[in-house]
Amino acid sequence: MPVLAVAGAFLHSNTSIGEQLAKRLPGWSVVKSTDEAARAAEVAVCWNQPPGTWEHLRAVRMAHSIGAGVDHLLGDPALPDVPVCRVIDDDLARRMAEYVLWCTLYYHRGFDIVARNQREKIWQRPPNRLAGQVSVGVMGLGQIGAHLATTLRDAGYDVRGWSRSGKPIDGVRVHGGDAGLGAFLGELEILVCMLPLTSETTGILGHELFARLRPGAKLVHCGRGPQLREQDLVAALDAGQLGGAIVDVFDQEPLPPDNALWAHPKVMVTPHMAAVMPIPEVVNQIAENCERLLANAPLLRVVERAAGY
Ligand code: NDP
Ligand code: OXD
Repeated sequence: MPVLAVAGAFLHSNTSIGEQLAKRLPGWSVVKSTDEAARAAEVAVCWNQPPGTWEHLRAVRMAHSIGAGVDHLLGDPALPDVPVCRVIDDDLARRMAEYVLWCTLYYHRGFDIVARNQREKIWQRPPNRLAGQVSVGVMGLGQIGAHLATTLRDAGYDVRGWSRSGKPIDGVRVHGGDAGLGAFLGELEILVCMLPLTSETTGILGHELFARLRPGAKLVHCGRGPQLREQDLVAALDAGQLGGAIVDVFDQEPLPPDNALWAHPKVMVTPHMAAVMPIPEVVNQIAENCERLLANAPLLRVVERAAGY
């Protein structure tokens, strides 16, 4: 019987993905990655797998993320040379677009200002502009980011985008690579980060980047925690270089109670909730790839390891 090992702490903490995979794959033995039986595992299903995982799982032929991100796998120097797959679907991108649209409207229509004013009982209308007068930039135009850009465009916003290749998107002003970053950032009112975590994007949201934005610009961060230098964010907010931030992902999750972002008046903390894929869909996508592996059929949603995402 083929063996599947489940490794790490899970995104969807209340649900045992192992139990659901076992139901969906009755011909497989589903074990924990630390079990003795995991030594024979052909598949590792991972989220922040603990150190030592790969020394134990020497028979693995496929590593599968339970999320869209694969940084926990590709950033692991002990990861063996096997295909790495992720889960992704159109609904995940739609969920993310709902979150980002809400954040954009929140800043565009000045809900941040009236929420602060309410505490002081101040009756004052914030500026009332049409979406077309508000420039929003999306960093990362992949499966999710491209959908964000077109959703914002269809809602009437003046949308800019930035990616490695600068691949065009209809109705969006797209810039590419390091050379395009300055032109992308310079005119933005709201910056949305939807980048994967790689060696190039680690720490990208820091002092140097904030200084290239228009004073008072807002940040919406839904990529990965280590892309944001939290101290630089606090400094930029306190100096007025940034006008506000909504942050969904953090270096340490759950965000520790003593983290300064919890109490900062210009920060909204959300608990890595921007887009969550339903467990049955995650299980289906993983199971489908397990079946393909056994049948020697091409795997789906394989990431390009050389690109780092
Ligand atoms: P994709 O891999 O489909 O796309 C990545 C995009 O980022 C591409 O457009 C790519 O450029 C661009 N990119 C990568 N590296 C660079 C770089 N150095 N400079 C400029 N652009 C770069 O990713 P997804 O859209 O599926 O997801 C993005 C990330 O979102 C995930 O990796 C995950 O970390 C995060 N995520 C967060 C969630 C949340 O709830 N907060 C939920 C799901 C995902 P190019 O087009 O040229 O290849
Ligand atoms: C993911 C995430 O990568 O939720 O799917 O961040």
